[in-house]
Amino acid sequence: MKNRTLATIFLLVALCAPAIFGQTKQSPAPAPQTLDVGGEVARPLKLSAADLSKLPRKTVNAKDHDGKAITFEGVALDEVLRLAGVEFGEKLRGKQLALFLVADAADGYRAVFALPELDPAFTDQVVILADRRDGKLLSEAEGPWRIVAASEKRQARWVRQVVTLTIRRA
Ligand SMILES: Nc1nc2c(c(=O)[nH]1)N[C@H]1C(S)=C(S)[C@@H](COP(=O)(O)O)O[C@H]1N2
Ligand SMILES: [Mo]
Repeated sequence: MKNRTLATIFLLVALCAPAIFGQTKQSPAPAPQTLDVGGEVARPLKLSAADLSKLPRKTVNAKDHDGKAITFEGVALDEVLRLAGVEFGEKLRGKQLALFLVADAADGYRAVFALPELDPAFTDQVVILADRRDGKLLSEAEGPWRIVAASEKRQARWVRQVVTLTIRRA
């Protein structure tokens, strides 16, 4: 009798064990990543990949830190800023010329661009917010978005994992 009771308890525990102990903690699905555009802008924005996918695509050929040729693809950085109401071209004059962009990365790295550096009316240099490298989505360590200033001889302003674009006034 005692043995049967023990056997029953054992059986029940054995049957229930997977349910009790086997529950692997489900990590919550990662929040979809967004890019904040703010500071001295008319319309502060939180952009998703879907929002950015509506902008015209740009492809640039670049040389990475090791001199290897890479093709980056994304959208022109000025187009992203225009969505938030940043003005370029004829309107980038006078007091507006004291505005600059701070690009902040997830690891705390940051780099600054003066607005004329991003403006096709001022320069032929194209600075993009890349989301693809050689056709593939950027890795987690690099993306989802990275600034690529392909014509610059150093890659220091190619901010990986950009999370915030802020317009400030000098
Ligand atoms: N977020 C972030 N981006 C960054 C850096 C960094 O430390 N953090 N380093 C910069 C520097 S100094 C260089 S040379 C390049 C290196 O690019 P790579 O990682 O593709 O070789 O990334 C730039 N972008
Ligand atoms: Mo660097």
